[in-house]
Amino acid sequence: MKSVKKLSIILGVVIIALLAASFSCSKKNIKLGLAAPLSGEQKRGGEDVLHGAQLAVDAWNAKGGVLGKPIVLVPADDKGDPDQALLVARQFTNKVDAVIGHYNSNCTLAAEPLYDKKKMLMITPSSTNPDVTDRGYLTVFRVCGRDDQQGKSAAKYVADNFPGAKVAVINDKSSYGQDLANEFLKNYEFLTKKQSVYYGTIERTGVDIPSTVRKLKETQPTVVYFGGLWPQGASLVKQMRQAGLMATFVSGDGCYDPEFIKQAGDAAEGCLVTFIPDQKTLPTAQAVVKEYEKKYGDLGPYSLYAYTAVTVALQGIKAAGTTNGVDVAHTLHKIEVDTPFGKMKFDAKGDPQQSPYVMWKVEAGKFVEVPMTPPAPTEKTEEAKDAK
Ligand code: ABU
Repeated sequence: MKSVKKLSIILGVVIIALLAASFSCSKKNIKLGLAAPLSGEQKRGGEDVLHGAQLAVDAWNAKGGVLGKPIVLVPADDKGDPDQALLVARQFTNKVDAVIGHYNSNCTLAAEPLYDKKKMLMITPSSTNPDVTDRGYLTVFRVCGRDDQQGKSAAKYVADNFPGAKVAVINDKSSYGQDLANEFLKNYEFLTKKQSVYYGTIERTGVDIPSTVRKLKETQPTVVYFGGLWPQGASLVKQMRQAGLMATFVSGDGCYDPEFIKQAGDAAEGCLVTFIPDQKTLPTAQAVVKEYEKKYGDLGPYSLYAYTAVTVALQGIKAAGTTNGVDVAHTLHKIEVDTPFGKMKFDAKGDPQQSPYVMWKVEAGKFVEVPMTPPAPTEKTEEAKDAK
C-alpha cells in the first residue's frame, strides 16, 4: 500500500514536470516586459529605455532569437508612479518571461516583491536606489550604478572643489531623490566634518519650489545639492537664479538629461551632475550607438543601459537553456555577459561589479565631463616623501 502511494506521488511529479516542459516548448515566443514611464513628464526617459530595449531585441531576433524562438518586447506604461507600477507588475505576471525595468526606483521598489514572489527575472536599467538589490531578491538585477556610489562621488567632488562651502540639500521625496541626497550629505559631513546649512524637500508637482527657494535664500548657501529628476531640478535651479541665488547647483544622474538643459535654459549653465564617463566613446559600444542613432536619434542617458539589460536577460536565458527565473538568476551569477559597457559580471546582490561615476558640467548648453580630482595622497605616500 505504501509503495503504491509512493509511486503515485512520483507519477504526479513527473506529469507536472512534463506539463511544464511541454508548456515551455509550446510557447511561440519569448516575451520581455518593458516597464517605464511612457507618458507624462518623464516620457522622454521612458522612451530612451524603450528604444534601447527594442534595438537589443531586434539584434537578437536578427540572429534567430533565443532558445530557437523569436523575442517580443511588451511595453507597459507605469507612469513613474508606484501604484501604477504594481498594476503593471500584476499584468506581467504569468504573461512575460522576464521584466526589463522599472525606470524609477520607487516603481521598482513597489513592484519587485511581486516579481520575487513569482520568481520572475527583473533587470532594471536605471533604478539606482541601493534597496533595489540590498533587499536580497534572487531574481532581481540592475545593470546601472547605485546612489551610495554616486552620492559619495559627488560629496568628494564638492569637498575637494568647494572648500568652506555653505551646503544646502534638497530632495524630491522620492525613494531615488531622498536616498541620493542623504548619501551625498552623509559623505559630505564625513569628509568635511561640516553640516548642511539647510535641508529641505519639494513635491514632484513642483508646487512648493517657490517657498523652498525663499527658505534657501534665507540661509544663503554657496552649493545646493538636489536629489531628484530633471523636471523638478530644472524648475528649482531656474527659480533659484530668478530669485538671485547663484549657489552652484549639484545633482545626480536624474538631472543628467538634455531635457534638464532645455527646460532650465540659461540657469543650467555651470550646473554639475554625476553620471558615468562618456558612453559614446566606449569601444565596446560603437556599433550599438551607431545603430541607435540611425534609428532613434540621440542616445538617451539610459538607452544603452536598457540595451544592456535586454542583453543580460537573453544571455542568461540562453546560457540557462530555460526562461525559469530562478535558473536564469543562478546562471547570471556565474557567467560574464558581453555588453556595450564591456564584460559585465554581477556581485552577490545582483549589481554590476563595476560602475564608475564622474562629474559633468553644463557648459555652453552641453554636458562636458569634468576630470575628477586625483585621490588625496595617503599617509604612506607622505611618509615616503619625507623619507627621501
Ligand atoms: N536613477 C535615476 C532615475 C531613476 C531612479 O532611480 O528613480
